[in-house]
Amino acid sequence: MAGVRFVLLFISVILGLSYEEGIDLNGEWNVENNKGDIKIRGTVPGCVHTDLMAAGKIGDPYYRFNDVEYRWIAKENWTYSREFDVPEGMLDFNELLLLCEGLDTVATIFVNGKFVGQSDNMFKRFMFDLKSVLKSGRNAIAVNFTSAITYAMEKNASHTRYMVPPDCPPAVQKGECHPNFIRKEQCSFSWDWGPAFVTQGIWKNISVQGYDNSVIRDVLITTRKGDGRSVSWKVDVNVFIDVASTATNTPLAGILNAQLDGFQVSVNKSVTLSAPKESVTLTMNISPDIGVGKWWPVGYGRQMLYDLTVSFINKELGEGPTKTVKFGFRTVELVQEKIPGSPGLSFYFKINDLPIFMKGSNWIPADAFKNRITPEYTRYLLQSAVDANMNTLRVWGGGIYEHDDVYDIADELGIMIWQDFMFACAMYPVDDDFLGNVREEIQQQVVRIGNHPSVIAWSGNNENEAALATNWYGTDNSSWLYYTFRADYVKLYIDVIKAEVESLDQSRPFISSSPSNGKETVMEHSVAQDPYDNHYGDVHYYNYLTDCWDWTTFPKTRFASEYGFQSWPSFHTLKNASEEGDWTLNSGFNNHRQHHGDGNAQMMGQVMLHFPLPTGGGSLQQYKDFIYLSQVAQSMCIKTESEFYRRSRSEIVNGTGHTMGALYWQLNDIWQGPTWSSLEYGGRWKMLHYYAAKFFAPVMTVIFEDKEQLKVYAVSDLAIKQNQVTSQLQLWTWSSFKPLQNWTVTFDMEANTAMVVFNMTTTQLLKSGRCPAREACYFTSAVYLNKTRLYGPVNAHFLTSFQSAKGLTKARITVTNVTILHDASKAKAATTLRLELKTTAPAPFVWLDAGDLEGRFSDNGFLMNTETITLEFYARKSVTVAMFQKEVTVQSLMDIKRENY
Ligand code: BMA
Repeated sequence: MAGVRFVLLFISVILGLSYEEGIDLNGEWNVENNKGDIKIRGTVPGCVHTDLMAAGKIGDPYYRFNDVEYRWIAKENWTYSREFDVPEGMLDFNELLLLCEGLDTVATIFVNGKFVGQSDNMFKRFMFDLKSVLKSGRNAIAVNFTSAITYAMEKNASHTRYMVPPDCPPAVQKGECHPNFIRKEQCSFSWDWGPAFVTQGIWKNISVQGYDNSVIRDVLITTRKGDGRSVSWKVDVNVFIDVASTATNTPLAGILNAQLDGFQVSVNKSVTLSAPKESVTLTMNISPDIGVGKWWPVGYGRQMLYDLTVSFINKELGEGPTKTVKFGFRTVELVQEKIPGSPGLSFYFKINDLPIFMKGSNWIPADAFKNRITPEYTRYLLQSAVDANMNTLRVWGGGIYEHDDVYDIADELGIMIWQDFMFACAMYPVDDDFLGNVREEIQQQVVRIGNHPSVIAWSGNNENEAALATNWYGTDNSSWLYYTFRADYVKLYIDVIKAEVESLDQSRPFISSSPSNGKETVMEHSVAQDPYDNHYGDVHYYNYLTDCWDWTTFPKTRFASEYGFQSWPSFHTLKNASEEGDWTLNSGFNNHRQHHGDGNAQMMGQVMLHFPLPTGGGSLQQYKDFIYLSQVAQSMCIKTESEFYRRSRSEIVNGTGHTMGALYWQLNDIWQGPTWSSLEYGGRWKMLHYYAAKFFAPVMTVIFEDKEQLKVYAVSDLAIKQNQVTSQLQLWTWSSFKPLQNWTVTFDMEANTAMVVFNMTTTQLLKSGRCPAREACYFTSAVYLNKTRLYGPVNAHFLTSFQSAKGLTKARITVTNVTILHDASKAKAATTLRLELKTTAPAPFVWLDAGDLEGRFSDNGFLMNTETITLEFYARKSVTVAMFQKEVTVQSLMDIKRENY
């Protein structure tokens, strides 16, 4: 039959017999709704929304108000069905299974009209017995989905003893209710940055599997240090074997072997398999002379990865099933110990015994429709994180346990992953069914994800400890209620999730929530009084109302795992989801896309604090100007806050400090709308992403004012000390390309340290440089090696808001001398262009825009205080010089259109 691939998974070399075969059921399926008025062809893996779109039944779900228009799709029940051929010989297998890697979410499955099983969890792999229902020749399968919205509603309604909040998301999110009652991507019911597309469909691979005797279903490899003399590493290989029912009478005896591929290292164990699910642990000792290399986070060494093959050699039949898994050698330690001069405990990670400041952001699902996320797009997003000098991403708990690609690429690029379990911003029911369901989900995901050296921590949930401790949902309305929710919390995250994780994996820390107080939370029986305590654990901090240029408002936390400000994505991204009438600040579309209460006003508020508002040039120009300003404001806010965290790594001030993590909210987007992201839906870099590359640079300087003092900190994340580093502080006016004065200092930069290198009063500095007025000047700083080689980005400190800056004039900035660089490998670009920029006056926030060309510049959004600079453009698809010149535009802050200009 067309579309059915017969896959021979393995043939025993010795016996010439196949003992495991499969039929791939991915591909074309029939899709229909329960009303029976829609019948289309669909694609598996996929979902009903993209199938309806491909069949021309609906338009682009991301267009304008379609998220609300198409709400009916998720409220109907859809059936996926198809036929497939089964070769005669296949029926001889002892075991025949339907292997569903992921069903989204509530489904009942029939094969040849007979019930074979049910699913109620999109995060679980399901295997259903087909032995008695398959026949040779043509077979039929139907997967009947029930609306996840209806299911969640019914589950909530039947939970009568007490309500499990929140009921429904805030109206501004235009969402659906009770995602906490279903094990499905929580943000698919809407979030404060995303739409409600409560998908249905077969979202991962589906196949029929036949086998005799046994299959190695999974292998989980974790590494730990050996004694350091004869054993450098111990590799624990947990092998999970599915055993055919025939083995209950005749157990399978044989040898389980683990082999480190490419090395003469292996371990054997005699086993006798008889239970349907067997798990065996093999421990392999690696001696130092084998010479395996470590896996390091990016910036600290190579990302060495190894393959390990597990085989079962059946005593009677000879060779049996095998499975090969990739893994790496590295240790993780979450250090929580007393810090002199500070109450509380430290909270930082050591990888291979090296303390590492974790820099990065939070990852959310890259699309509401997972089948649209290509491996290339995933790689592009993760590469963009690395290109912005990030070494860590937190896979946030309101999305999905990510696709294998994400972890594979993170392993390769050296990105550390803080992995949440998928529970976010809610209380959860804890009846036996729910807990049983979760237990299996956790087991499967720990085994699937746990092989990746990039994953350095497990975390129970997003913000649920904080929600309970600080009464977000009225859980505190009576003491009975509070103690009930508290007991429920402990049951879910400690008794079930933590216990399951630790029974499988002792190689990484388990943190019960984020934010949380780490060991202190444990002391306080899992719910700390103040999970935001700066003396313990990690902190989430959001404050849109105070001036974000004022660093004194930020918490001097041990670890900032979330902080952020919103901005609008570029006009190019927005225009794909809107039409001309939408392109004004107060359009229905602009309000509709804002899912965070008061979000647009908050963005406007931060812009107004420091920048002139656009008032001229017509409504479209104003719209574009405001998009630009929202990105400028966001960049400045997150720059100031991130720099504060980085310079706090080595000090304790008033009992707080020793900050060792800065993960801003949020890396990527799920659709085109105003959000906290630095990468737009589709992958364009917002100004913030260019700023991140600088404020996360391994070596950098920070200038700030502490009352009367102006201080410069040098920050180094390098593992080695650097002698004789020169730091330069320069004072400039807005009206000249020449600095008023330079100050230099030479010092030895300690490894992994932030240290003060300048500390003088601002007034003295301004006076000594003859700065005409504070409003007319600004400072820059940088560090140099051997006095000449720039050793990190140039940083700037503005002394005034831009409405009151004196001497700034409108610069004419032009792009010239565009040439193609033939080293196309640069930044993984299809084409790399070099260009020169010329300006007639100093210009803040210079923004280059390559129009409809996809790609990024080597820098953008910068302060230009030299007459020319050279930049590069990395195009994602091949471009010519002419194409680039046609599209490219450049603007700076002074190009904002004002009526009085
Ligand atoms: C935190 C996150 C998300 C949310 C973000 C912005 O609470 O965990 O839930 O999207 O803030 O509000």
